[in-house]
Amino acid sequence: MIKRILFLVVVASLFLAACAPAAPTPEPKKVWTYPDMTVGFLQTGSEGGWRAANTASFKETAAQLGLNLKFYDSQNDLAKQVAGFQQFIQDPEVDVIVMSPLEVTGWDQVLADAQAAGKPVILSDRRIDGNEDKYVTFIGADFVEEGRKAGTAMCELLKDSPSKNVWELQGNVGAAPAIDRGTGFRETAEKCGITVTNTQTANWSITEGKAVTEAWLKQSKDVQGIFGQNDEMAFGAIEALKEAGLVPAQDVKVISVDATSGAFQAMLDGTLNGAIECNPLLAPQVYEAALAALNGETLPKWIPSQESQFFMTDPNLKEVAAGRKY
Ligand code: GYE
Repeated sequence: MIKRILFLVVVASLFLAACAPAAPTPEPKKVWTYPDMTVGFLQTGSEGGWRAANTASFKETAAQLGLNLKFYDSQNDLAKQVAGFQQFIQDPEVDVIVMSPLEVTGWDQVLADAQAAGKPVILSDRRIDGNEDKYVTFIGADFVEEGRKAGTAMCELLKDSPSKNVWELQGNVGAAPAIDRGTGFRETAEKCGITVTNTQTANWSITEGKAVTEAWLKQSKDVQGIFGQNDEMAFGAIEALKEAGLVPAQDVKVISVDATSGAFQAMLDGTLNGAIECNPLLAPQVYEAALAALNGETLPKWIPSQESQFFMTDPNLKEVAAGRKY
C-alpha cells in the first residue's frame, strides 16, 4: 500500500513539473558598446583656448568612437546649465549625463532626479561640493595642486625681490578651479612671504583680465607678480602692464594656469614667466567611464588627469611648443 502511494506521489510531481510553465530564461544582460551609447554633455560655454580644446576633444572622440553625443552649451550661465541637465534627464535617448559644472553648488536636486531616473552622471573637468553618492566619478585636475605649483613658481621668481606683492586674477565666482587654485596658491606662496594684495574675478577672459589689471595699476604700481588663474586673464594683464610702461615677466613676474598654445607663444616672446598645465583632452577617459558605468562597473570617485608645468627658461621650450595638441 505504501509503495503504491509513493509511486502515485512521484508520478504526480513529475506530471506537475512537466505541466509547470518553464522558468523564464533571464534576459541576457545587455553589454553596452560605444555605438549603443548616447551621451548628454553639459559644457560650461566657450570661454577661451582651454575650453575650445576641451569641446573639440569631446566632439572628435565621440566621432572616432561612433557614440551619439548631444552637446549642450550652457553659455556660462548656471541657470541654463541646470535647465540643460533637466532636459537630458527627460530625454529618453540620453543614457548617461556628463557635466562640466560651472559652480560647485546648486546640483543636489537635479542629481537626485537623475538618480531616480536611473541615468548615471559623470563630472568632467570640474568637481562639485558633496553629492558623491549621486555621481559615478569626477575626471579632472587637482586644482589645489595647480595653485600650489603656481605659488612655488612665483616664490622662485621673487626670491631676490625685497617686496613680494602679488595680484590674483580669479576665474568665475563659485567655480572649483577658481576656489581651489586660489587655496593652493596661498598655501605655498605665503610660505615665502608673498602677500596677495589684490584679487578679483576676471571670468577667465583676456578683456576682463586687462580691465581689472588696468584699474589696479591706476591705484598703484607696487606689484611684483601677477597670478592669472588661466592663460587668457594673464594675457590681459600682460597687455595692461605693457600699456602702463612696465615690462611683463621682468618688472612684474607673470604665472598662469592651463598652458595652452597661446601661453607657449607668450613664454617664447618673453612676456610670460611660466604656465602650469591643465589638460583639456579629457573625453577619452570620460567616455570610457560612461561605458563602464552603463555596464555596471564601479569606478573610483576621482580619476585625476596627468599634468606638468612649463617656464620661459626651459631649454627645450620651442620643441615642446611645436609638439603641443592644444
Ligand atoms: O582653467 C579655464 C577654463 O575648468 C579647468 O576653465 C577649467 C578652466 C580653465 O575657462 O581656462
